[in-house]
Amino acid sequence: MLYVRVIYLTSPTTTINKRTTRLMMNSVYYSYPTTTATRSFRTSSSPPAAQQQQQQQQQQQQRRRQQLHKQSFSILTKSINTRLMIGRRRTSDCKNDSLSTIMTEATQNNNNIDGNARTKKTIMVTTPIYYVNDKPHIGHVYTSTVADIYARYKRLQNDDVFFLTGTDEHGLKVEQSAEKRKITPKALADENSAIFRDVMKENDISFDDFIRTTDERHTKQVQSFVEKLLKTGDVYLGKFEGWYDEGQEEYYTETKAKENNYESPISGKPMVRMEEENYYFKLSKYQDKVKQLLETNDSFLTPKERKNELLQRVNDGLNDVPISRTNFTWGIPMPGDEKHVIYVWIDALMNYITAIGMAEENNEKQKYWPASVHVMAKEISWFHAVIWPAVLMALDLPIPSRVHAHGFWIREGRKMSKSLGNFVDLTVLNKFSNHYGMDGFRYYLATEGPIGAQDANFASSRVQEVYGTDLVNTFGNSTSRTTAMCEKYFDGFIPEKSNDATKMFKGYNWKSICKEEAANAIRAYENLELNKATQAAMRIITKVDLFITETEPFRMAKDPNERENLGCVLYQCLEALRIAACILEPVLPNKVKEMHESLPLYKSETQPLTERVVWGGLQPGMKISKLALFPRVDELNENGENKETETAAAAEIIANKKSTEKKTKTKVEKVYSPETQALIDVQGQLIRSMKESGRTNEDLEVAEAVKKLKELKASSSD
Ligand code: ME8
Repeated sequence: MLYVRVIYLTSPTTTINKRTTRLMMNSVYYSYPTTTATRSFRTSSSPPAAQQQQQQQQQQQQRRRQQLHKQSFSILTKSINTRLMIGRRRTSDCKNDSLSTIMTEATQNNNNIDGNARTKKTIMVTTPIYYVNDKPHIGHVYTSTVADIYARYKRLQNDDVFFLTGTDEHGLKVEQSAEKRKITPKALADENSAIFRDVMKENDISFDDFIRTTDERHTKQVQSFVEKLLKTGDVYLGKFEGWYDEGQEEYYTETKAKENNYESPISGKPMVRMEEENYYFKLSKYQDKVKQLLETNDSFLTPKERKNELLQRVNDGLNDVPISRTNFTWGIPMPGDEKHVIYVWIDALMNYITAIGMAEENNEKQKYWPASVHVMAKEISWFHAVIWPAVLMALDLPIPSRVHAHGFWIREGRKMSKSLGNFVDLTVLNKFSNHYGMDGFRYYLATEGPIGAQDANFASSRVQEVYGTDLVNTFGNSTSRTTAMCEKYFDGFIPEKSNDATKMFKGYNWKSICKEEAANAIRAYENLELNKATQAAMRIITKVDLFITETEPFRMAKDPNERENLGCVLYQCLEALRIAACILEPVLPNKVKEMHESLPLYKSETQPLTERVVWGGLQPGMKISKLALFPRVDELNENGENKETETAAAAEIIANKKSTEKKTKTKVEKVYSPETQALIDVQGQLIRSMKESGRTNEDLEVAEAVKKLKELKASSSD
């Protein structure tokens, strides 16, 4: 039996409700045997001749379909011959599949029933929208890099990807910062939003849209969503008294406030007791549904360790939350009551649906909802995995497939924070990416970053170690060695008959090794386990090195009888490296592109990753050239400065100091009259004690004393 996903392409509907129904329908799978589907196209009122002709055409079509099925089925293993599944697979579905099923289904998903490119799967990936009152730092770049790697991976799988990022621009803090600088909040937001956008571009973040909460498309839709919630009664006007964290612009319940000693868990500043008339969102109404979502859908919130924290809070009871403010004006006005502005969190969360025009008519981007994954750090998982699903339920919209809340980058065991001033800021980040190359630094972020439940320590020594070990000594060295041998022994051409599948050396079954590692990598990318994906590629490359050591191609090259074997050994090395490079492309997009120019990695830009990683892509006769991918570089210090330069500078300072000391000593050794020497000693003593008590040369008294000393010495030497 064949299963087909039916997508209803109806004309756009005018109300959110109707659109919602359509969206819900899109995410449902309908299955029926294809023969029934074909039959259902018949029209009973056709005249007999036309009917006959139509029948013939249909039979022809069906035969053609069957023929094409056979062709497309030939690429599949026997295990899936019985079913053809086209449609959305949830990440979690991949977890327990056998390796071959993952590979074959992923391959198959790229072909539709007629053997043509299938209707592309829609994938929506998002980052948080970043506050414009902060400067970008490693945390922002990291989350965006994680989302970027996933988006690139999905694009490589030929999916229709929409990758969204942007800036969060309303709220009290922006209003206050702007006031301090005597500019309008909008001017401040424009300035800082542009900085974030540039940083994302400079860091190769391949976003498709950059939303700003001050965009008209956003503000208008937020108002219409809130209006809908007012109509349904999910938002109502009420009075509230509670503990308010001014920095985070967030209310805490008595229990939660007490737990935190009535201090902000983020800034440590005291919470303020506040009473407000506000509009409330009926979060309490969704308590059971949210609880059920967290309890039963294991793939909704990852890493799984986050689940218990949130569930506990949900079980404590969900209070209705205020969603408007009156203590500032820099925000989206509450529809129908303009002395209130919409709370920044509601405003911000809605970016995910306003960017794709969910409250607009005829916006074809609506097809991307529900989002496949919202990526962020753990501190905002509450908003994304509890409040956001409840708001969507109230709006009758599907909830996102996944919320991934990674850990924090920390420094020397402490969270990076503005108050501690220990952020790896933009200047330092740029120094690292200039030094190690954009891809080199991305590789570090992807492999050592806090992708899971744990925090990760940023350490320049690890950047050097990871870059040196994986990229220079493993990937770089292996590709340069192998391509150099191909140039040396075969003038850069893949030797004839070298792809002979029957040839195996020293027990290395490369086809099977690569198939298994490629499946591991694909499964890891699906699960956002970026380090596991790169490890799969690194295992292939390390095996290539071992293989070279064991088969000794340089020895074979000396024996004319071994020429054919030498060709096969080199082919196997190059092919394995080709597959490893394809796996690494989402993490190392620039280097892999560069590599493709010297060693053909894939047939075409549109060839999906699952096909690229199938053994046998390189063909005898192809021309390749020698590659040098990753230059060796020196280690940087924690501030991104060159250690060598730092050492040289330090050496220079020490040398200068020594020579000054020497000169001073020579002068002091001059013989003064006993009276002058006594005065000199007294003045010297005075300067030393002043300096010891923390006074500097700039201090008037010290300067005065130094002057006196100089005069004494000068008069005495006369
Ligand atoms: O929270 N380690 O914006 P934000 C890793 N505007 N990632 C970090 C990090 C760290 N030490 N510090 C920050 C906001 N991040 C809201 C979001 S979304 C509807 C509204 C990253 O500028 C991480 O992704 O404070 C975190 O969730 C985000 O920056 C917070 O960015």
